[in-house]
Amino acid sequence: MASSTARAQIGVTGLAVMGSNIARNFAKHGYTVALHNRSVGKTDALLAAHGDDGDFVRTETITEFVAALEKPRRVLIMVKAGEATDAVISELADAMEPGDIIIDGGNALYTDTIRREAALRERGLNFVGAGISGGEEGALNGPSIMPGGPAESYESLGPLLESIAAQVDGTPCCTHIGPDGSGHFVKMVHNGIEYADMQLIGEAYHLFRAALDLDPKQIADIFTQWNSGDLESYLVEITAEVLNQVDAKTGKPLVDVIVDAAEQKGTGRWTVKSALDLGVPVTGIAEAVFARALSGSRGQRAAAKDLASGELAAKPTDIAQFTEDIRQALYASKVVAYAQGFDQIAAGSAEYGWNLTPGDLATIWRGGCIIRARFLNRIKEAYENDPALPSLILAPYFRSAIETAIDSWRRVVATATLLGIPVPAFASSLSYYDALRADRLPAALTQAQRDFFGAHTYERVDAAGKFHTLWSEDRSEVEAG
Ligand code: NBP
Repeated sequence: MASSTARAQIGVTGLAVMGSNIARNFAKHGYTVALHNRSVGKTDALLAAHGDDGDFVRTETITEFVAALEKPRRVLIMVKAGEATDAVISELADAMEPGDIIIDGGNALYTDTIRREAALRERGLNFVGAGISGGEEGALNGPSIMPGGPAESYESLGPLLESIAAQVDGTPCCTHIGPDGSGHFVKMVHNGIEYADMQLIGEAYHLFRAALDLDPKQIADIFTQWNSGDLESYLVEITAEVLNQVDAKTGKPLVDVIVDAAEQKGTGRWTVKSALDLGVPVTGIAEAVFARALSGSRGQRAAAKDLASGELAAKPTDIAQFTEDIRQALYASKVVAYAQGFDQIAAGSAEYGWNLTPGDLATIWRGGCIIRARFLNRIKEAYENDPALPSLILAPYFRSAIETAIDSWRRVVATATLLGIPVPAFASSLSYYDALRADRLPAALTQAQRDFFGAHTYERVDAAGKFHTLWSEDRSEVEAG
């Protein structure tokens, strides 16, 4: 019988960087961990290097792996997202029993998770799509974990996940997010926000270099200083470290010998595609995804190098003032990017009936993950004070922060434009803010045009119902049926 050997509380299959570090994290927290990898070499390498971290059970086949687990069995899959995940789920599902729990900790597309959860539910198995953020280091020392799936499985799984997650003020950076694909959905938006945050930091850096002629070391010092204020965050912290790094081969700043073409694995693109489907403007995230795409269009960029710049303005002379302007612009644009990300989460929640709690997400993103930041405490408070907040920008704290930043924000976007320095995320965030607060938008004209060429109808400001102008007849107005 399996009972004599079924002693592991959790199994991890897929022992590349992420899986092996999470397995070690579980073991360090006193759990017995069954180990499995498609090729046994990775399992043995992990045991050889870190077997002393805790109690591991080495297995070679899925049958042995499943037999090593206490019931209800809990298996965490950490393989390459996509087809590999389906292959592993299929093998596991055949070997497991009703009531067992399969957790996918990979970066799955949330619609795949919805599909997988439904299929496994039919077979009596619990499937939990869990977003995990924090990279290699987080996996080992405490990631932020976003598990979706059935609430019942969280009862058995929650204590394990919460114990290995990052902790902030005694609160684990892990909570049950909601049903089926919700965990992977919020992880996707988290990554989208990460794209926006990185792009905004990149634009700030670019302005320091191109508008103020500062060198990477000087800019690193500014980011270090910023990291002790409102902008305190993992990304600002590592930006200072990166900018301080000197290339051993050339003696130049490392950032100057790296090709300026940013790659992407796809979660930013997923976020934007989903936002388009949901009809939510995530302009900060979209600009960040497009900025990476543009940077990678190396042939086009080389061909366009000599395009006219127009007459460029003089560079700012008050370096301290412009530095403060950039700080304010970064903060305000960041508020916009997060506000948009939380709007997308609310829209996804409504679309799929997930009933998500935005404040919980801000809480579990405070530690472990790439977007961890002091700022998230403020978001948590904002949603605690008003769970039905129409936009994060309207929370009194952020409203007042933007009011303080607004003149600087405008100066930065205007100056960058006059100097020919691209600031797509700063500029579009400011435009979003201006559009959101506008009394009237040109959308009225859009509606009239749509009605002109397609009889799409419009609403009036002074009467209920839908109307159509007979554009190709006598241009009188009729009420649409
Ligand atoms: P990878 O994404 O590089 O995947 C490698 C693992 O997948 C190996 O264990 C490999 O087994 C296994 N695998 C593959 Br490839 N095809 C398989 C198949 N058909 N059947 C069974 N196993 C298969 O590993 P990672 O970078 O550790 O990431 C793991 C997951 O975590 C991914 O979904 C990733 O998106 C996600 N994630 C990564 C990070 C990060 O910072 N890297 C952060 C958050 C989430 P083998 O050894 O036999 O080839």
